[in-house]
Amino acid sequence: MNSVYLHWFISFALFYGVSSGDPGTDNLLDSEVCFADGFAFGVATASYQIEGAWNVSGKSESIWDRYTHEHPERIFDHNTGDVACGSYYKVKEDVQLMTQLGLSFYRFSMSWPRILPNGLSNYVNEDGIRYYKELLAELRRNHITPVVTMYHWDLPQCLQDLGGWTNPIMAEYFADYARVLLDNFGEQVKIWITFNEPVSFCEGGYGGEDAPGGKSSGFEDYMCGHNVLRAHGMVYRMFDQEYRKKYGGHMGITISFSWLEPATTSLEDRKAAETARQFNFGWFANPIFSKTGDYPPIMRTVIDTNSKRQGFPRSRLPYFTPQEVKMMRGAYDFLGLNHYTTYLVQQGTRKIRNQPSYEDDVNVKIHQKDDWPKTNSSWLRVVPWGFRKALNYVRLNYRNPKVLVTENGVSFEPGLRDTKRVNYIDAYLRSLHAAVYKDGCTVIGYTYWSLMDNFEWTRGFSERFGLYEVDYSSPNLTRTPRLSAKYFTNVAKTGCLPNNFADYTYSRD
Ligand code: GBH
Repeated sequence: MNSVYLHWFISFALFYGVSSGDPGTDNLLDSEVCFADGFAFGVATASYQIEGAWNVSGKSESIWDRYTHEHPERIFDHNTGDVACGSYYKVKEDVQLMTQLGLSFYRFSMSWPRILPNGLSNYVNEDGIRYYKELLAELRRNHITPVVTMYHWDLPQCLQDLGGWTNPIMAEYFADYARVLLDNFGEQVKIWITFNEPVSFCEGGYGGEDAPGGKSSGFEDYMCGHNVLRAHGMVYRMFDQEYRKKYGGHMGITISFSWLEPATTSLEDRKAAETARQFNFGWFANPIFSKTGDYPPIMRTVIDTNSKRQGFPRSRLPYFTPQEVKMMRGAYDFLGLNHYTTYLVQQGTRKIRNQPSYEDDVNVKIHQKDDWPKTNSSWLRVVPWGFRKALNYVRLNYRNPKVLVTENGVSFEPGLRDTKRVNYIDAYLRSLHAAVYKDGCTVIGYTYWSLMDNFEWTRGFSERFGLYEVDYSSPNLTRTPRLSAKYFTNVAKTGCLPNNFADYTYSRD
């Protein structure tokens, strides 16, 4: 299959909806689960987590470089992403791994400080452009479609010195950066994602323990969200008005959605679960994907009321102008959805204190069941049915948008015989399959996180999500396929989940 054809094929499957409907399994065994032709399988990574080469050939410092260097104590194993998987030096080798997996697309992110060392577009670092051009050319040679995230958390430190995402001017700077990406790569890249998981980097970064470590929950996190939403809207409109006719292509945003299930059937807990969904998923989904636009009404009411009671002269959740609401509403071609796990939600009992916090605003209690299988990440238990519920919630509440699952994955202990990972992927894919073919959700592809073990932010290298194991102590940073790589290859190549697990459960390799 040549790459032009493949590209047409994926765009067709992705954006004109052939994957929704009957996958044609009528004559197959009941237990045979197949995805329709054109349903795409891929893997994901992110620049800071895999590239290394943190200060090479003109790249400047990102907030994660600064944070891991200055606060080793905040990283579980005191590690940094200075070297990570060395992917900056391993373009051919990494693309070979994907070819072996038989994948149709690769989701990766571009590093803002590698491309614009001073954050601004008046100086473009040619080596940054060269590196991603090489990667894109190698993908093309191997018929793998690129899906590119513009921002997966590695903000140039010099922009953080201006307040980072809490500064309204960041929306303009992000649009300038996006323009550089579209001008340089628009010909090769047809599927763009503006941001990865704004809740994670706004809440985690400005309200919590992630870089830059703002610890200003209930305040700076909302400022960050506000500017990120404006930035997304501006870039989507710019893409739509200027680039789409030149290059074609599709643009969306990736939002994380853990399923939030009421802990009991009581009215309070059902209301609490819905509030939690609005504060997590709705925070970014409502302004872009809902019919009305703007923040979820419950966020608006709760934060306005709490701010008043705390004596603030204005709401801690900023207001959009009517023009901004309009700019963001409908600013998508697809929704990128990250889904890993499920939580149970109960009504909270928090009192409003003078010191604001996001947790006080949401005011729910969240836990996971003891008998849900554990993984190597404390926040992640295996709950496959939650995937189907999350997808259906999106279908019912946001007018069944085209969804690309941009991340789903799990961490387990090191080792190549990762039958638990095989089981996780298989169970989650069955749940996804039911959401699409039984319930009518429009899902166009599935992305496993991650291609290989990598730098897991504040968890360092201690959590491994890879289909390939990385040997961090070998000078080559050797990648070795796990059993799950063999399993996923089979799924990607046949479009079907295996009936028989023997190959993956009892294999000796
Ligand atoms: C994804 O986020 C990220 O997009 C990706 O970069 C990352 O490698 C992948 O997860 C695996 O971790 O420590 O209890 O405070 C998934 C959503 C949101 C999950 C933040 C971890 C922190 C939970 N993440 N969350 S806790």
